[in-house]
Amino acid sequence: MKKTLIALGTTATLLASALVPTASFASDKVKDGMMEGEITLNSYTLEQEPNDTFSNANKVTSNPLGAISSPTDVDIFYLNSRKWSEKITVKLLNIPSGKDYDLIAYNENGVAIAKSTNLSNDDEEVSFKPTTNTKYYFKVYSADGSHSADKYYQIKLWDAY
Ligand SMILES: [Ca+2]
Ligand SMILES: [Ca+2]
Ligand SMILES: [Ca+2]
Repeated sequence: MKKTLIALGTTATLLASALVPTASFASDKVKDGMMEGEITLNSYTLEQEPNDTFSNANKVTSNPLGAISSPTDVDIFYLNSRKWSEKITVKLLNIPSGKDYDLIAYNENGVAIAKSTNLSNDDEEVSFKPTTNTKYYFKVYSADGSHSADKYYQIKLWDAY
């Protein structure tokens, strides 16, 4: 099965953990062909708060970074499956040391369809078979209240066919 990594090159994938920036770079507001209002850090797209509900979820464009900035911060993203989508995989990577974040995928009706709840700061991954041309949400949250406002996690998305 061939996998296509959306909007992200292989090199960036390999370097991702080394290059994930901290909030000290947040003033480097760059527009580089991104949608209006998006902020990028070293070519990464930052989450746009508020994004704590399905109705204000962030559309995943490229390689988003986010921070769980309080014990109750919830970050919700969405994507639209493609006509040829057979399997969608979402990974939650680069969870800060000492933090425990989890990942849940939801269908367009807000029903949970896949959940990943590994311990400590281990990566999370959910996969599901999508219906074509359908909206899916996924949520990042703290499992235990641990959080960091300036250390970013990273979302990676694969849409396989
Ligand atoms: Ca957040
Ligand atoms: Ca949020
Ligand atoms: Ca976890």
